[in-house]
Amino acid sequence: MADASLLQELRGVRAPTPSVWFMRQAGRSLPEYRSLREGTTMLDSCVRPDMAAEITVQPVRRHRVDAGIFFSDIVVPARLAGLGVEIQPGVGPVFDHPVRTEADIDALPALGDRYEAALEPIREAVRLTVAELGTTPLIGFAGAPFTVASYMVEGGPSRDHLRTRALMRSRPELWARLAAWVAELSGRFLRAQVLAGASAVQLFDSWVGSLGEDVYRTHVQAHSAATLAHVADLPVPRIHFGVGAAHLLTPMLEAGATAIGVDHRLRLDRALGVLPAGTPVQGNIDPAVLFTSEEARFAEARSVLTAGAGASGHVVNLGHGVPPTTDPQVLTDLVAFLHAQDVRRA
Ligand code: 1CP
Repeated sequence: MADASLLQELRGVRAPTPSVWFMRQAGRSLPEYRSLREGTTMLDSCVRPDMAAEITVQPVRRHRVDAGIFFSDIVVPARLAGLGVEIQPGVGPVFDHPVRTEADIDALPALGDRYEAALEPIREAVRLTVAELGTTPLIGFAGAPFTVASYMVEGGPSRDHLRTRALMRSRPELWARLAAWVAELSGRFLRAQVLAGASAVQLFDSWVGSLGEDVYRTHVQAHSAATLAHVADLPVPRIHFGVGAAHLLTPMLEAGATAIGVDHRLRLDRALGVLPAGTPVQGNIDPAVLFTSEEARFAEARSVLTAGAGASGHVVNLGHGVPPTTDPQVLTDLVAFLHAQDVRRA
């Protein structure tokens, strides 16, 4: 397993054939997912080990991607810790009680033995998944403190995370308590996945691009670092990804990541130009090409390989998640195309 090319790329060892997985490869674009999920809510499916394992394996079986991404959600840990949160279809995570005041933060549940026990369905799902995947590695994941806290503070999805960004400026001590709580929540969730068999982790700070670098360094970076520190003693690569975060790549790496996920807005060679030499990168095919012609898709894939050719390691991915309306065959064909390329000629 440690020999898997994808893990080697994440450690900075190049293979001739590109390795690829897709963010949000499990889920709504797959008919087998939709039929399995029928009658079960999103969050219930995440705590049913057999279901979570099967959904994780579906895209690996179908597309022949080089890794599974554990089927769960960034708010699953909050649910397991006892918070009222649902994933509303077509909307996303919605919390019963937004967390905005000192009293709200005082009322957050402790993250001790009870939380560790509640993580058992996650461990069981990871064990089942890893057994099913065989030599294909499983990537575990968690949400970073800023992105998860933004759902808790706003109460649900929001465009610019204004309340969250205002909280960190107006009540920095309250923000720090909330972010530290999420770091513990997500950190333990990550560690549980790795101890149960995940071979790499990705920390999703999807919405971090709404922060300037100074705010990131002052109010967020230490909490993301605390999250990643939960797995830093374990021998797994740590990928850190944000959307629209071109200005934050270095501080995100400095938070304790070993590889950086880049979205489709920034060319990989430009990312490599700002990151310290030797940093492995992941990305960054524009998801929009999934809705164009095969010719355009393959041209984009080639250009991403070329832009990543100078990296110490490169794992191909999309610049953000698979849109739910994607034709699955398009992804299968893209994987086959990538596997037929020789990066030494890219
Ligand atoms: O293949 C996979 O990646 C599936 C596992 C997975 C992951 C890694 C899911 C299942 N969610 C996530 C992470 C996640 N969840 C992120 C980070 C990745 C990203 O940026 O895309 C974020 C921001 C969320 C929050 C979330 N959960 C949203 C976004 C809402 C918003 O603010 O715009 C949504 C729509 C969900 C629901 C969800 N999570 C996962 C699935 C399959 C779904 C859809 C559920 C359904 O309606 O059936």
